[in-house]
Amino acid sequence: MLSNTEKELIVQIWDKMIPVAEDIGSEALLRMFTTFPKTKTYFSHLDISPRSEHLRCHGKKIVQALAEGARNISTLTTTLAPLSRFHAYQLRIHPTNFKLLNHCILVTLACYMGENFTPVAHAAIDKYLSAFSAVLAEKFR
Ligand code: ZNH
Repeated sequence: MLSNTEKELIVQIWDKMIPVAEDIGSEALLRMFTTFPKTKTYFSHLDISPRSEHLRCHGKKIVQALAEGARNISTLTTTLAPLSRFHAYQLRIHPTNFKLLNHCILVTLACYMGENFTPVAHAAIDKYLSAFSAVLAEKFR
């Protein structure tokens, strides 16, 4: 579904996000909580106010997982199996939420990347996020 050129582009883009993982991840989460307030219910045990340590730390984890996944794109189903079980069985994240976060990640990247967020990059990132979250959501019953 992703061409080789797209796969390389995705690795490049996410590698550039590693040094700013906390900023990008926390901005995406904050956008999700603001735009889709119901998503906050999953985080009632954390302080998710702007610039909080929890928010920044969790944001960083998300970006790191996405950057790591980009490097193992052909084996996402196996490498993400533990994270997938965690989201489905422990956290019980309803699958619709992944689309909401993906959208907020896209908007955040668009703001951050400026003119590098080309239509080609947009499409590649969108496809990658869909593939990644399909794996995280697949075990939900
Ligand atoms: Zn999630 C967690 C990633 C989506 C919710 N996550 C998590 C982690 C990671 C992630 C890496 C960590 C794990 C451990 O610790 O081991 N996610 C992710 C990604 C994505 C996601 C990459 C996409 C793309 N999540 C999601 C959503 C939601 C969530 C959509 C809802 C809304 N998560 C979550 C929670 C948690 C997590 C709640 C836990 C937190 C704490 O800390 O507690």
